[in-house]
Amino acid sequence: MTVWLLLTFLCMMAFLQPAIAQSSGCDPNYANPPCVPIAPDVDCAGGNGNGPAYVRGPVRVIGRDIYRLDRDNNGIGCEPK
Ligand SMILES: [Ca+2]
Ligand SMILES: [Ca+2]
Repeated sequence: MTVWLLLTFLCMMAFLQPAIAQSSGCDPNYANPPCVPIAPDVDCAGGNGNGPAYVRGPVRVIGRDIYRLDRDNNGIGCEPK
């Protein structure tokens, strides 16, 4: 019985995982890759931002820089220092 529960759980996880990845999506204001997540706020990974989401740059801004990743407005966010 426990084995069946475990198997059912694993199958559900395998089934749900792609759906979760798709529904989270990437922000269309930034070139992909890297995938900039759609979140209340996104900060640069490795920086001193407080999240809640992070992206590892550099990222190219192709729309509006809604997460203010490109502070110097040169079209590239999360530039390596
Ligand atoms: Ca933040
Ligand atoms: Ca920049």
